[in-house]
Amino acid sequence: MNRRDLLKLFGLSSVLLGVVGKRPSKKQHPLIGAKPIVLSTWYNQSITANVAAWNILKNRGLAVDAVEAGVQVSENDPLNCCVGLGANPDREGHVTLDASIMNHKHEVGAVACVERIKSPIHLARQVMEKSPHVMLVGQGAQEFALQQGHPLESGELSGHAKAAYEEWLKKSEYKPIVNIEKSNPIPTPTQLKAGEFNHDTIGMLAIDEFGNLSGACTTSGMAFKMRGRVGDSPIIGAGLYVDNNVGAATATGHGEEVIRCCGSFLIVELMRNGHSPDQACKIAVERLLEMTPRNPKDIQIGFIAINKMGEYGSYSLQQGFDFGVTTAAGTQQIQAKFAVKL
Ligand code: SD4
Repeated sequence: MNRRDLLKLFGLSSVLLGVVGKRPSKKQHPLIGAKPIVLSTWYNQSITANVAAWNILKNRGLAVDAVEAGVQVSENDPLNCCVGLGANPDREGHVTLDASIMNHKHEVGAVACVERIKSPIHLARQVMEKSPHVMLVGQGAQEFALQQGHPLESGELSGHAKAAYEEWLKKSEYKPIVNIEKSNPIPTPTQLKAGEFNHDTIGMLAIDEFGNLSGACTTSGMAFKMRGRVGDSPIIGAGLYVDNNVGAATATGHGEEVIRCCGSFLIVELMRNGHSPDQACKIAVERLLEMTPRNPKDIQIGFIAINKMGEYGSYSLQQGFDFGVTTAAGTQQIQAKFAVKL
């Protein structure tokens, strides 16, 4: 048996080894293998969302509670372009929200195309825990929310979403913007040093102190989508998948493409078959590129994944996708490697 086989046997990631030609030292990757651990898509939102999740994890809280609380930070941010009721609307001017959650017991809950409910991730969790179903959509999801005590919000667009929608109406072209999650038209005190804004669509994965995995994903979907359009985020296996024996994955970007390749499920299956999180995300992006009828220049996909040992990884279609990883050592920004050089 050669060195690589031996390392695989002990569950170490061959791709991480391959990149630097030797086992990653703690110095190079201080957060790899740590537990508890939480990671989420788009670093500019990880800064606050991961902290909310971490505050639960560090006090011996459950991963499922951590990911719910974490992504709620983005849902509650009225300036977020891509998550929650402050986000961009569909082409008829309605904000419609999608969310999913999955715990370590293969329990799942999801809502899609839900309107005027502030926390779709909490509603998804209630679908998981308080309904006989795994997914509710539209009017029915809203009715369930009201039964569960959610207030019915006004349905008014936020100021920045109204401005973006009015601008969009001038041409009414559906051209999703690559890496829109990193931008926002309104300068705010939360603007980062690099000029980026603290606003994103969010998928989050966590391992708690007990070694259990959970994940959550919440979004307003693609801005100016057709009315009734649902993306990957609420679809278990596409935007999110968790297998407590193996690992978890979540996606951001153009959901149609992620659905086409069952992205998150595919990544977890690749990890089950021995691939590292980095490798699994890369293979999924390559598979997606083989399948998509669209010009890769017009789309962006970002995957993040973590295995049972706490090794994490990512890959994206285009440059620009990053994520944040938080452990007791703090939060680290990681740029994803990408497939398409433009
Ligand atoms: C969707 N995947 O609805 C979502 C959008 C997204 O970052 O993740 N944007 O297709």
